[in-house]
Amino acid sequence: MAQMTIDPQGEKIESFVLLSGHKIPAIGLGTWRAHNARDSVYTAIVEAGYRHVDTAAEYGVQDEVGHGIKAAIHAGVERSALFVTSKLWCCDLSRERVRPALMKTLNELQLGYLDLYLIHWPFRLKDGASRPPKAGEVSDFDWEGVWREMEKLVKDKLVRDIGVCNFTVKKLKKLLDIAQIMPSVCQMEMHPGWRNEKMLEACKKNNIHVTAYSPLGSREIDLIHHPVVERAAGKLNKTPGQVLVRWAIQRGTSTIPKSDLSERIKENIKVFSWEIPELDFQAICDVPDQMRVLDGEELFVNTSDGPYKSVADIWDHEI
Ligand code: NDP
Ligand code: 1BO
Repeated sequence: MAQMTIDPQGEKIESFVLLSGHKIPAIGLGTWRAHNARDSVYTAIVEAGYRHVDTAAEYGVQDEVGHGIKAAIHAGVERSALFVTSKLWCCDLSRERVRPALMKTLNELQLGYLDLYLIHWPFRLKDGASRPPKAGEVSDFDWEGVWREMEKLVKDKLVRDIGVCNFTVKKLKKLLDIAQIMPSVCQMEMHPGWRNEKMLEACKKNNIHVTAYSPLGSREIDLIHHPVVERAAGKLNKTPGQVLVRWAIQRGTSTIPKSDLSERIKENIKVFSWEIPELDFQAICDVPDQMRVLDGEELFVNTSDGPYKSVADIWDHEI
């Protein structure tokens, strides 16, 4: 369950405790496809009270995110009060490229350490791979070599926690068999249109915290106007966006809604002093028609050449 804490600036925020003992704030600002990440990050931290920012090398906005964080620190927020997540991209998924990739990310973000470094997707891509990939451009990776390097980043205090994204139960088992430092976080697509209960349960069982990405359904599905969400929002006098964010937290996950708009950035974090009542929470948990928004097809599937010839292959045929 989330815990309410007061940060050094006196802001009330909910956080979850990770396996490492570190705290992850329940809400972070997403930055994928952000148009003006510098301003969004600054607004989120300084004006809206966010303490968690999610980014990735692949998003191409780390310089801007870094400028936003720097401006927020200049405005008086302490670095130690912030939780910054970034991700290792698939082209860097080899033993020798992990550390240089992290150093590039730290340099872009103008930071001395990351709070959390995640493997973005568990597939290796060749530099310059096409979308969808051509034959030979996508492959499995050296699990033990890469994870040992991730662990060394923790030991060298360059990152405080490590974790993964877009995993399956099968892949989690494989990682746990080799991990000397456990993944603290698994970041997965999760919203009422793709609850992904199997992974949530597997993570809970292993005390791995889950961060729910695309909590509003991303740009691809309209959960904001879903009747069950709208009904709960109407009863609570909240917005559908707030209900979706609150639902994620009540499920025990942190979550990272993205917005370019300062009003929405502020709206999406006003979810700490109320709860969705059990009946409405359950109704949202029962939304039918479950479907992934981000299935990895464009990134990793080559229908004529292996190893991933279908979306089902990407997800190890787990539903
Ligand atoms: P979200 O579910 O956060 O939805 C973002 C969309 O919702 C945007 O179009 C945004 O528009 C709109 N929006 C934001 N707030 C509101 C609101 N209150 N009411 C109505 N619409 C709203 O999608 P994302 O896919 O961006 O996921 C969030 C973050 O998760 C990403 O930005 C990224 O950081 C992370 N992520 C990680 C992945 C991984 O592989 N690990 C994969 C995908 C995402 P506008 O900007 O115009 O407000
Ligand atoms: C291509 C990256 C997907 C969002 O994390």
